Amino acid sequence: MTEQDFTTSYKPTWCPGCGNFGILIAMKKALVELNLKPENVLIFYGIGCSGNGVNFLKTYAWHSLHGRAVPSAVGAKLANKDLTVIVMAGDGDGYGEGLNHFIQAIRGNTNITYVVHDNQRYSLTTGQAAPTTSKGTPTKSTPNGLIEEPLNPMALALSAGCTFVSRGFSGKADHLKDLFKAAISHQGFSLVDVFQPCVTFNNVNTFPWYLDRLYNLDEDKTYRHDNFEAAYKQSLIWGKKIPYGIFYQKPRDTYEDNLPQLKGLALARRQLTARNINKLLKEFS
Ligand SMILES: Cc1ncc(C[n+]2csc(CCOP(=O)(O)OP(=O)(O)O)c2C)c(N)n1
Ligand code: SF4
Repeated sequence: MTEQDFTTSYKPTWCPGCGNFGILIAMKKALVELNLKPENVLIFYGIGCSGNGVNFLKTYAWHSLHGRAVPSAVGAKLANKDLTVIVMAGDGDGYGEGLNHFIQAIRGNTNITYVVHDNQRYSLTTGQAAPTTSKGTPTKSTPNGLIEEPLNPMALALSAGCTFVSRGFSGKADHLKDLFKAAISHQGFSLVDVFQPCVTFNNVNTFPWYLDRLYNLDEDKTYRHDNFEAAYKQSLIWGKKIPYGIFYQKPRDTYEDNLPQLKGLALARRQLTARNINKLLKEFS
């Protein structure tokens, strides 16, 4: 496989300089290096600028409803556990309307990867404040500054029991590629929250803003990924310095492991005989 095998004939419609380009490039490279085939990968997209990626990355894909990409992906994974299932959605989609699904999927630990394009805005709808927007920020929907405190996805995921919690930056596509590879290879629910500058509607969290602040946890050889307390401490750091990389990884049984009906062949690969269809129809008639 090459990156070309994951490239559609559609040219990305994102604004020039948008952080979504780095995520797209990193994901293509990760899929190639993991030796995955387009027909064995199913990506669920949310609604938003990030969701337009459905047209640019050549795998099986599903353009979900706003906030509903995660439960759709969980359903697909249960139906065909052989597929590599990924979700790519905005922070508004995942931490706003879809927040409950995020927490429930973490609890179940279904083996899917959740990539959040975190640009701190509802960008497709032209720049309203999102759950991760910093307090006090003036936006189109908060002309006098945002009143609420921002949601902290890292701390939330950790406290809900997420087995793989990480943060990437679309300005560091090579590192992001490695993060995607680790997240996809993880057995269980993996979160990759990606700082994705929106160059049109967010003039605060820009590429230089991040470059001034980010430090890479993966370069710290003393950092232990299975240390919950250390990860939680890192998750609270925000300001002059901001960590990125893998915060936490500790495997536990997946939802699929504990569902006896999923033992053996994937549901989608089993033969449906006329006999058991009739029995089912009778049951619901
Ligand atoms: C159920 C529902 N609610 C609201 C909308 C309107 N809507 C479309 S895109 C969007 C914002 C998307 O923001 P985000 O998820 O952060 O993605 P981004 O555009 O920033 O990538 C909203 C609110 C919708 N399409 N459907
Ligand atoms: S509005 Fe922002 S997030 Fe959307 S394509 Fe343009 S730069 Fe990217």
